[in-house]
Amino acid sequence: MLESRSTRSEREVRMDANRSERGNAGIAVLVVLSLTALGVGTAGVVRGGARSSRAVQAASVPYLMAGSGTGHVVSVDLTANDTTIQEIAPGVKFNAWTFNGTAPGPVIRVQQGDTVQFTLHNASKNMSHSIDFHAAQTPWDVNYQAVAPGKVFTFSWVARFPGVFMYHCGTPPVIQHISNGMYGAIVVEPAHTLAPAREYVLVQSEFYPSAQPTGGVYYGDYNAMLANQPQYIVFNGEANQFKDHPLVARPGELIRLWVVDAGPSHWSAFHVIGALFDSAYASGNPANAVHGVQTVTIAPGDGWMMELRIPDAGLYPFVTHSFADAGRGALGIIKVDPKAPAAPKSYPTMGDPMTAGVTADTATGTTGPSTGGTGMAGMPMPSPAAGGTSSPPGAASCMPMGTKLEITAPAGASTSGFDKTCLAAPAGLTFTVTFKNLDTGIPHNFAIYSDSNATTWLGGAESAAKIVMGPGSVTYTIKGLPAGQYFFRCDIHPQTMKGVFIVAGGH
Ligand SMILES: [Cu+2]
Repeated sequence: MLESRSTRSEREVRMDANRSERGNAGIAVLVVLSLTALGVGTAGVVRGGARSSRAVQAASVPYLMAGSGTGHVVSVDLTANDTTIQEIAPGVKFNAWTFNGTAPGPVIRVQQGDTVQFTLHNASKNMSHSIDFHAAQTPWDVNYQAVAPGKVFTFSWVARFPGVFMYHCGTPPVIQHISNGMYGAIVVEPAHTLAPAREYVLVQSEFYPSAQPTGGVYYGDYNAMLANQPQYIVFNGEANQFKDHPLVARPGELIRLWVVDAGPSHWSAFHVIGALFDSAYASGNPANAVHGVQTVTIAPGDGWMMELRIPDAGLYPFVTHSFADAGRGALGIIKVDPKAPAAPKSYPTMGDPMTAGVTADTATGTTGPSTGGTGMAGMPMPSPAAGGTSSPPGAASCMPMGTKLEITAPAGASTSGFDKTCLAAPAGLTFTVTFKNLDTGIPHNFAIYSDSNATTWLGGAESAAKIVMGPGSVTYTIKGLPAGQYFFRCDIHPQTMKGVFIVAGGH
């Protein structure tokens, strides 16, 4: 913090107190890019034995799965557009070119060995766009070519290499398409199980807005791009957003960061002030481990995965140690706090941008359940590390997500539970839950909590005293929640009347 406290762009940022909803939505989108199909990080101290066994394991992990993979097929859809207005710094509205309406685009998460059935919709009115997956082995002259405005293009590829990779539009001039926002991260989860951890995806990139806005909106300055003079360098699309809204973790918890430098031109010297990385993995491939690392050099177009445990509570800024760039907005904070909410038990959550619309293509068959969370229409999957006990009961009933939810306690609910064991709402949007108690003569209620221990009440009935005697009903209005996996229950019958509450996406 000290190093960058007096930089110019931070002062500018602080002067502007107005944060638009657009910008904050973008944050919610990607902050919770915490994502894995694995469970919550196990709180505890670093165990030397555990770490060395991990290193041994890494050395024996194959770096790729050759051939046609597992045969498991997932669909990934991206829509290209060039009219997205995104707040790239507080008060700075920028005309971004995007995949699925955000820069960076959604985090895509698949399993090693998956066949990715990819579709690009070019929704532009007047510009060609294309795709380039750094995770894929596929001919550039066939599949990475320009897709004309209004056209749809499909191809498939096998995710043979595990890790974290950039994807981007490769239409010339590439520097312009990337500078304006057409990039994102794809995580290919390794075939072997990663240790449970609290996970975040961070994408560093540059923005080159024009000197003056047009109609209140800044447009990309091509000459500034060519001159390599960005005004902002950011994580996940907005300058300093994680300084204002820190990432969180608990002391000693395993933290896993998947970091991509989308560039287009500046390298990231990724560093966490006050911490070291236990392990860092080039391209995020478990076979590529190095240990005890202070700063990870991430080239434009590259990605790394880092694992660390921070023993002591406190604030730990993460930066690019190229401090001119940190001063332009590439600075955030990890807040280590024993009272931090538990990490989500499974990732990704339905509709979360990280899934990029990844859905299982059942028509082409699968080879069994994916452990990665992309096996069932982007639904949360059981955590293998938790022995499946964190599997959302009845997760399939989570569809659809909405802002007008209904849940019913039927007759006999005290033993049989609610009519649903999973509900879902979009991140950041106020929603209502209409709770109907059809259980004549029996009191029930409905409340949402941070976790299954009901640690923090988040909405619905404020207490067990707030009951609805059957028959009766009530509608709760609940303020938008950050993306994540929560818990709901009847306070009076918490053992039997309970379920998973998913908050995700928001668009
Ligand atoms: Cu493009």
